[in-house]
Amino acid sequence: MLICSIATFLLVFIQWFDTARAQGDASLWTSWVPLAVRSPYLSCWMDTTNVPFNSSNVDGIARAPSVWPGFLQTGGILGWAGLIRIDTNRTFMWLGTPGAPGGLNRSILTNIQITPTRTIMNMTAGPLDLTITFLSPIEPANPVLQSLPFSYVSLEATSNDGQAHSVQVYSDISGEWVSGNRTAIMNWVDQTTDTIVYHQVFPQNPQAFTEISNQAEDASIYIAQQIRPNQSSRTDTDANCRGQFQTSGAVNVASPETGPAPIQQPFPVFAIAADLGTISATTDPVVWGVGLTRDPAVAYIAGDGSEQQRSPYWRSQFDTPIDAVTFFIQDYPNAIERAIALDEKILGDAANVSAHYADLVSLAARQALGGTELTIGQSSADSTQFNTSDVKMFMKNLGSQQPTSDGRVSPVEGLYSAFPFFLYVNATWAGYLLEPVLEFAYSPRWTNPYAPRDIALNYPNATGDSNSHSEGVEQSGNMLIMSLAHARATGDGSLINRFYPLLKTWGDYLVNNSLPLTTSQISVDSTETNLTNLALKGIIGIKAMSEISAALNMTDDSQHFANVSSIFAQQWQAQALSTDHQHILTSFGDPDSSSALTYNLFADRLLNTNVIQSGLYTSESAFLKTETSSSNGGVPVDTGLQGQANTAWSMFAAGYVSDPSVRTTLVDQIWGHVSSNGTNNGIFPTAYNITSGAGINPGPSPFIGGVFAPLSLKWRP
Ligand SMILES: *[C@@H]1O[C@H](CO)[C@@H](O)[C@H](O)[C@H]1NC(C)=O
Ligand SMILES: *[C@@H]1O[C@H](CO)[C@@H](O)[C@H](O)[C@H]1NC(C)=O
Ligand SMILES: *[C@@H]1O[C@H](CO)[C@@H](O)[C@H](O)[C@H]1NC(C)=O
Ligand SMILES: *[C@@H]1O[C@H](CO)[C@@H](O)[C@H](O)[C@H]1NC(C)=O
Ligand SMILES: *[C@@H]1O[C@H](CO)[C@@H](O)[C@H](O)[C@H]1NC(C)=O
Ligand SMILES: *[C@@H]1O[C@H](CO)[C@@H](O)[C@H](O)[C@H]1NC(C)=O
Ligand SMILES: *[C@@H]1O[C@H](CO)[C@@H](O)[C@H](O)[C@H]1NC(C)=O
Ligand SMILES: *[C@@H]1O[C@H](CO)[C@@H](O)[C@H](O)[C@H]1NC(C)=O
Ligand SMILES: *[C@@H]1O[C@H](CO)[C@@H](O)[C@H](O)[C@H]1NC(C)=O
Ligand SMILES: *[C@@H]1O[C@H](CO)[C@@H](O)[C@H](O)[C@H]1NC(C)=O
Ligand SMILES: *[C@@H]1O[C@H](CO)[C@@H](O)[C@H](O)[C@H]1NC(C)=O
Ligand SMILES: CC(=O)N[C@H]1CO[C@H](CO)[C@@H](O)[C@@H]1O
Repeated sequence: MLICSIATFLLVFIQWFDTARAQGDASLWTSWVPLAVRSPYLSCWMDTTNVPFNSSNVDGIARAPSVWPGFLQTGGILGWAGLIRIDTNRTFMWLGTPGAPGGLNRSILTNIQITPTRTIMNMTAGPLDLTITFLSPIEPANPVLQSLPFSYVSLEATSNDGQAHSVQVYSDISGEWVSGNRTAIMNWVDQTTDTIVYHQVFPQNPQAFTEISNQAEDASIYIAQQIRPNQSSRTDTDANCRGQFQTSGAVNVASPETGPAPIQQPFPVFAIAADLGTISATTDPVVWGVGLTRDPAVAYIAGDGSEQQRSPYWRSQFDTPIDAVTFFIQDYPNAIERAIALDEKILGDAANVSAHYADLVSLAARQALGGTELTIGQSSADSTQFNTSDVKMFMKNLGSQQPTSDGRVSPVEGLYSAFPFFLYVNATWAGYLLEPVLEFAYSPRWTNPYAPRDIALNYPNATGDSNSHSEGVEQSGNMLIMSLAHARATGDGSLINRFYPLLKTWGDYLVNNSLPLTTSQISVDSTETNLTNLALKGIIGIKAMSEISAALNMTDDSQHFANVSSIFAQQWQAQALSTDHQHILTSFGDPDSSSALTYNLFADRLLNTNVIQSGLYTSESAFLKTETSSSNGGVPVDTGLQGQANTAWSMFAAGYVSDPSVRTTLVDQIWGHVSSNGTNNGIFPTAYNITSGAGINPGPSPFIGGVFAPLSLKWRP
């Protein structure tokens, strides 16, 4: 399996070699950068707001990396320190703001580059130039690799004064990674095996499927390194570990701290150091792995009502987390090659839009996947075995605009927003996201004639949400559009076949409620009523249903839905436009609702459903051209959302406009917002204030996957 995946990547690599130099814009400067972002519970970001470059008398890199889950509510910090000791008498920080008794020198940050899988920092530590790379792999070809909840940080050093220097390097993490309760008691195991050295840390009293401040209370955390010469490892207080490293260049000098102990008192840290000897450059990067595992990952009630405790997918290949960590650490040379190849492919594709667009996809990719988990069920015959054909991916509603980060499981509007990323990166995974929603909605626990808005309210308990709601057109349209897109992009009709009666119910619902919109219908992201954009989603959903029927040879159904959508489309066009017929209104018949982004047109384009006449794309592009020139910071979604832009929906619009210059401007507006480095605008937010640039409920929302809308059009039939 592994060999096979590497071969696949080699082919991809060769194919994209010509465009391999494609890069983003070197001037991107964003408020927060991803460090270790692989799951809803492994999401560590650094606040780089106002971090000055090329300056020695200010903090430079010396800021504590913060975790997102928790940073808004609690200001929660995840302790993660990096040190380098040079010529025995100077110790520089390259990560975090660790204290040490003798004081520490600061590295000077000279550059940060973001690629889809990596955050690469250049800095100078006295006579050495450092390259620090944070790699959170994205592994489209292999679900085992994708589900490993670990990230790498690597250090490379080169002398800048022509001399060789004595060099030791160090990194630690604190217990803050293991619980949202900073007074919780933790315990740990410090081990050296034949191949790796690691620390494993866990709560003394883990609470299954429970969170505090968005952190998991049932996780183990790890820091690990491959066995190498002159290596040392130790658990002790922060002052002792960092102080001993500073004085001796190693951390194994005295007896370690033993657990259990509270996270913050006496503040044990888990350190691994290495002596590189006297060198003028590192020959290979020095690599640490950090990670957070949970097993089971998600509590789920299946379609037949049975309760499942679903495991992370990597359990199909590794019996224990230590086996998984060991593999991950040893796989670094392959992982970095795969990451570079994937980055080059994505950046090459994105460069066809623009360099600014390449920056946006670079920032969005880890965030989109980081809100999800890939899980596997047990074999029904033998519960100690895993069933690799029972794969489900769950999404957590992290840090998104509407409603605020609330832990909903598989929020359907979020799946719709993120879908372009999944269609682009591996459309099979898009099906893994849809299946739990379809299965829940097809079960007796869901009795409404429209699609659910999620499958549960508190991640990671995917145990059902039977509440009725008023987003029937929105969510049913979303599900039909996504179901057809998945079948098209994969050529796999098994989901639409298995759930056909359910999908047809939703098609019928849209026929009865989309035009005119029945009065109770609301949209997830607008305060207005009678929304043209919402009705349009319903009409495209009906046409999608027609094509689903056609794919399954349900000719009568297909004809019926095609007829209705065609009649509705004509009626929609007669009512949805301004009096000069030059643009789409927010609300039917309300000339004061002068404008709308009408992002659902993207679905018509993606599916090639041709619900809307091509002339309307042209006039809407022309209209957006005037809107973008009058509103430099971004285009509001509609009249009711003046002053707010939505990143994903703006990129949906970039995916449907017929004029490439409008697409470029839409991209530049989002880039300008993301790269505005003066204020803390938060992690790449899905929604932001156009005037101030501030993120609205900023956080690592997976909904940001909508940034891939223009790239997902590769699946267009
Ligand atoms: C550190 O030690 C090196 C080599 O012994 C010496 O050249 C240098 O001057 C010392 N630097 C400081 C800041 O003491
Ligand atoms: C910092 O210095 C480096 C190396 O001299 C230079 O390439 C880079 O442009 C500088 N960056 C800024 C923001 O001034
Ligand atoms: C950052 O480091 C990388 C790898 O060492 C190097 O290729 C690149 O030129 C450096 N960038 C800057 C701006 O110094
Ligand atoms: C997509 O994912 C599936 C299952 O995880 C895998 O079998 C397939 O090889 C992947 N496709 C590509 C193109 O990587
Ligand atoms: C946090 O941990 C302490 C120590 O175990 C415990 O007394 C307290 O109840 C915990 N708080 C919460 C919110 O779980
Ligand atoms: C999930 O369910 C378990 C068992 O009912 C409960 O203890 C836990 O608090 C729930 N988790 C969340 C996030 O609500
Ligand atoms: C290990 O450390 C010793 C003493 O500092 C040094 O002589 C030796 O070169 C180091 N070995 C390596 C491989 O760095
Ligand atoms: C639909 O009919 C065509 C032509 O008869 C056939 O090739 C295809 O396999 C059928 N598809 C399904 C899903 O039954
Ligand atoms: C919706 O639009 C219709 C037709 O233009 C109008 O009759 C109705 O009053 C509107 N409803 C609302 C709630 O604005
Ligand atoms: C945007 O920010 C400005 C300045 O802080 C504020 O006055 C305005 O109300 C905000 N607008 C929205 C839509 O939140
Ligand atoms: C923002 O970044 C630019 C370089 O792109 C820099 O010149 C400027 O000082 C930065 N502004 C702030 C407030 O940090
Ligand atoms: C605390 C510390 O190590 N400070 C050192 C930083 O580097 C300068 C030389 O550039 C030393 O003089 C300081 O002692």
